[in-house]
Amino acid sequence: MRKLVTLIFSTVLTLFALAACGSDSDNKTDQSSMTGMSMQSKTGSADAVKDEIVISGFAYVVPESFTPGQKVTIRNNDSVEHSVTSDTKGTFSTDVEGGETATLTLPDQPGTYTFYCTYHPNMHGTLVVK
Ligand SMILES: [Cu+2]
Repeated sequence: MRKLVTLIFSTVLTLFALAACGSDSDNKTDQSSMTGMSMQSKTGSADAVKDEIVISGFAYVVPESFTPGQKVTIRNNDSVEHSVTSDTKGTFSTDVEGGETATLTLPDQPGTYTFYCTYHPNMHGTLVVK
């Protein structure tokens, strides 16, 4: 019995050592392929979701058009806070923390609205209400 336990123990140790070794090199390949995958899936999900404004890499991904008064989810995939703020002061402005979502209620008036980020004024986007 004791012999069996020793055998199992040493087998487990060997497997553990192998796994530890293996996962070291695996991790590197995993990470690089994960990065590639997550970048792909970001583009994919931005295309798939029609009523979300996605902020990713300090850029807005905006669906083609919205309906008047629509409540739009703003999804911030960056780690820093952004905002969706109308260029025309007071039309709309919503802040969204890094990694969070926020809801923006769009104007009732159809039109083309340009907006920017109050934290990064070089970020610009356009949304169409019709
Ligand atoms: Cu920003």
